[in-house]
Amino acid sequence: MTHGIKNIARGSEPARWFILGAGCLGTVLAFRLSRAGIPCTLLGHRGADERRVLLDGDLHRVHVEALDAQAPQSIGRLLLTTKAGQIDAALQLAGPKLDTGATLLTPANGLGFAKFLETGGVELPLQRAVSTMAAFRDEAGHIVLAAIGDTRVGVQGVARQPALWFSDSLSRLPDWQWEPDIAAAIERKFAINCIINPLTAQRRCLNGDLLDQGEGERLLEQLAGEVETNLQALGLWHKAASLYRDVRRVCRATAVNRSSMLQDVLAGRPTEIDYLTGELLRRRAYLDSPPPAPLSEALYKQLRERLIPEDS
Ligand code: KPL
Repeated sequence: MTHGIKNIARGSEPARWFILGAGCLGTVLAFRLSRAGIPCTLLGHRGADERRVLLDGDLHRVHVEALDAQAPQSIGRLLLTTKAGQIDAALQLAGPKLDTGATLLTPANGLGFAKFLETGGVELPLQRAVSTMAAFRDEAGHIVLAAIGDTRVGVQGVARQPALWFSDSLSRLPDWQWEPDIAAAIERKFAINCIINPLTAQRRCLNGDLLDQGEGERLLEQLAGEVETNLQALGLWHKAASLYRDVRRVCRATAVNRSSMLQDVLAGRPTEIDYLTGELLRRRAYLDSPPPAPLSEALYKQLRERLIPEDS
């Protein structure tokens, strides 16, 4: 792959990362990268702005620049922190600003997005990060880092040597690691998100409430079973360990979290259901004899049509 001049580190200073999507995750990342000495610019679609980040009791201001104000072909490294459903639109807007051979990276959940790249809108690979970092906006509008989690970044087929765009910059964040098998990491996250996210959003409960020894836990087991058999049939789950045990571990580790889908439902935003359960069902429909998936189908319909009870 050729690299545009702006995508190469100059001297000891790595090339600048542009972060498109000035929501909670993008803002926290911009703040953390700058603090680690990595040149970075947070970009928004709606003109210059400012965000406030609350970290360890201190309030920090993070400047947002307008994407429109960037010069053509000036972006050599772009971290897309929008949700899966907005990635195509973001790429469409960012396209003219991208340098030849720019690096594109996203930590979005799900599969089946970035159709714009597939249809030739921007002819660049979109690299993936798998992240459990979580942030939210408090009642005062401050962005709060809920969990630093861990973030794994990789390029399929590049097992040993992290890409330069990772080792010269992102690797300075201690919770960011190079992942030799990024496809397996994406598949596992997809499986987990196809279970916890729709169930917690539909039941309006915390992740840990799915271990309630009652209805929540019964549905968790049923959904994990059907997601696992369908993913196996699709060649997207290869692990010997059961997905149910794995998802229980995640519920325990993130017990006090509101899943990202529940946060979207509560805030009245579009959810990622089309790139999680919707994508699973879409792929399953091509199987000759798909395993049953009644709970996934019901949850997909309820979340798509916002048929979510006020209280569970
Ligand atoms: O990734 C998550 C999300 O909320 O999107 C989990 C793992 C379910 C943690 O909340």
